[in-house]
Amino acid sequence: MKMLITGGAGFIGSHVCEFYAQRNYEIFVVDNLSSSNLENIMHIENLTFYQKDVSDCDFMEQLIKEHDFDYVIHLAALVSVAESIAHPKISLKNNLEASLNLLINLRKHSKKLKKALFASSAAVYGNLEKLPKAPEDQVLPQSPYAIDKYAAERNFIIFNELFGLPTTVLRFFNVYGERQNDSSPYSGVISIMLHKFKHDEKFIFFGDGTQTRDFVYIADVIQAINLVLMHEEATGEVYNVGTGHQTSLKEIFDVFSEISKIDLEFEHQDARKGDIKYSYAEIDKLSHLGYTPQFDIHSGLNNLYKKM
Ligand code: UD2
Repeated sequence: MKMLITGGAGFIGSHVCEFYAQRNYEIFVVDNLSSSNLENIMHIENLTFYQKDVSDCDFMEQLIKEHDFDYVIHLAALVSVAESIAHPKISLKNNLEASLNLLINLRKHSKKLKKALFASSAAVYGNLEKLPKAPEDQVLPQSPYAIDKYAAERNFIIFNELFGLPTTVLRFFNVYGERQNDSSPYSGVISIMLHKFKHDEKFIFFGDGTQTRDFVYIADVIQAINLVLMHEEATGEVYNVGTGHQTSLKEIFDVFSEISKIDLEFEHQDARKGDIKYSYAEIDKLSHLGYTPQFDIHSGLNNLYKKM
């Protein structure tokens, strides 16, 4: 089986590569390394790497024509919401145009395609106050990133409806795990907090720390990806990927304090502009495919702490 993983050298992508390489898939990665790291996938055999931009249309068309992939997992994106606000056209090009081109090329050249999966985000719900957030709920995208992710996911669904292309959309909630970048202020809060505990540096809560998120461990994200890839009935559908539970930042801080036995210094600063207060996913639809999160926040953080 041939699998194309765009953004395969990134945090989530490298775990996807590992999982399918272990199952003897022939892996092809396209990644421009703008926010990822080749070292994440250096250890994986049976993997062909192209340092290319997914928005390079000619390259992508040649690649798809040459290989006729069985599976495509489209993770490559401009991942920072803040950067999409500063540079909306870069988001448009990377998050919307590149995925539309991918769909056009798949439609034109793929004969064997079993599933093309698009990585969307809980960002599409924006400030929707209803909890938990369900795939059929209203969307309120509030940044160029969220707008482009939403438009791109609609294209994935519409290419299924119009042309029968086998597509599925996953809306990731707050994913955490090994190899997540901890070096930017917009990195996932768990990777930042873990770094602070490991280096005994002060942690800053933006706001009072009572805000909640649905933090989902990378192993459960891989479980979700594999389920939708292997189930034909997941075609043309949108799923939330989370745990169905919310955890506050303060609780995460307490769990790390307990695991590390470190009494870490912290301070509070103003909440980030546009920050949402509470978020968690309704995961019933994914559960119907057999999804059961294996890691609650305690086991996930324990596992991560041991490995880092
Ligand atoms: C996540 C996604 C983002 C977008 C958004 C949509 C990540 C890393 N980001 O942003 O791409 O999809 O969801 O809703 O998954 N915080 C602190 N101290 C820190 C860093 C963060 O208090 O040093 C707070 C932050 O203000 C927020 C919470 O922690 O209230 C979670 O922040 P985050 O950046 O991990 O994730 P989020 O939900 O803002």
